[in-house]
Amino acid sequence: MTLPISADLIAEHNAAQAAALEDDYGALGRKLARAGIDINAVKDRVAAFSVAVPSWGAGRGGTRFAKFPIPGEPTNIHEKLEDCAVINQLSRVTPRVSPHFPWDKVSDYAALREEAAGLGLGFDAVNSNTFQDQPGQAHTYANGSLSAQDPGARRQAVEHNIECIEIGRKLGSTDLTVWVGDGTNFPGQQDFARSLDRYLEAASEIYAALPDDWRMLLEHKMFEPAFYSTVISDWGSSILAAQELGPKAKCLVDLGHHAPNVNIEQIVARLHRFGKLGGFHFNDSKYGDDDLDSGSINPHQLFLVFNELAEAEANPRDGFRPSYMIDQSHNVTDPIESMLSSAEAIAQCYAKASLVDRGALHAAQEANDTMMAFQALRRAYTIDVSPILAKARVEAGGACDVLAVYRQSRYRDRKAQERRAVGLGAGIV
Ligand SMILES: [Mn+2]
Repeated sequence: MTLPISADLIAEHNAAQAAALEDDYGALGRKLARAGIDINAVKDRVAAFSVAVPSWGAGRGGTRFAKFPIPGEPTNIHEKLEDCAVINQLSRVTPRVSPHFPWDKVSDYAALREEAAGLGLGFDAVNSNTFQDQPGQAHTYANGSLSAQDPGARRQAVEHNIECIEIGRKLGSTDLTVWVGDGTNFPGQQDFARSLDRYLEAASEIYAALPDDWRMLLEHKMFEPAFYSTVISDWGSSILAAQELGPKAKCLVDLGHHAPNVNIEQIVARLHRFGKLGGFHFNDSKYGDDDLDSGSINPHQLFLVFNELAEAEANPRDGFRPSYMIDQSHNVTDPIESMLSSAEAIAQCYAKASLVDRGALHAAQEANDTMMAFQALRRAYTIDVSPILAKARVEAGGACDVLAVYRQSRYRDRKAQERRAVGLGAGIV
């Protein structure tokens, strides 16, 4: 396996940090031991945790106004895989890439799978794209895809999703994520009931093409590009559709796809209660679907989401196999740096949620002791778990300080010499 960052550089950095890390890890270990927690057991849990990165996240994103590319950005799936390999090599928490079609199309998927494996990567959920027209396409998606009035557009969208399943089988994926931009921008533009009927009928054809061990993850989104109504607008529409489609259909929660202040952790618990929690797209938001970096705005909410996931894991219903992925838009940062930072924020919240004293929490809930129930969460949230994450990374061959090593490697500067420049253009990823 040939990884993009020099192993010597990582080893040298880790050696320089080793004494400080042992000191911090030892101190935290003694603190946790007083609460009856074995730090090594927590570290082992963290070491087993992973989150996928999206192939499109390796490039700079933007808004619908503009995109500002940086030198050395990837321009094809091969370069995107190389960048994703950097993220995983340093963080050891992102071993899978979620591809997007037709953006990541190649002629030989067996070779692509091998190429990824050579970089220490596998493939996560495959994502279909029926929210934009491709050159030479027979039917436009301007008026919708799976819910379009035009039967030709619906057929084309169904066939594209089935093609994504076929590609995914070659790549080793077992999930198809379906998000459609279908919806309206004007009251009266479409009939709410009939457009949902059309969506369900088309989605059921895709569902019928799923292999036995596959899942279809339905991603809801409140607005954009349809700003008045979207066909699968919220978790209610999503779970109704998933229930109608069948047991292999699950709901995917993108943290940014809700109205501001919505209680997303409660939605997580609800979806799990009905066996429909399929996965997550992690990001953060301030005003709307801003696609800001995970943990940059509301890390407490991220912790509360993971707290519900920890509860779900302890009380699985109909299987608990959530698919975790980062899905954010890197408009002003180096995408590799953003994903390194976000992967750490996500793993931190996972670690903190696993430190919650569930016995104390449940006892306080039973006794209606509101303050102590809240304190059970607060105690875990306020612990700085970074030595646990660093220790797990270093033991797995990653970097103690991921961003420091990435900068020292001058990876992006080297790629700026090798790769062709990305053109200016539309910003939406
Ligand atoms: Mn998403």
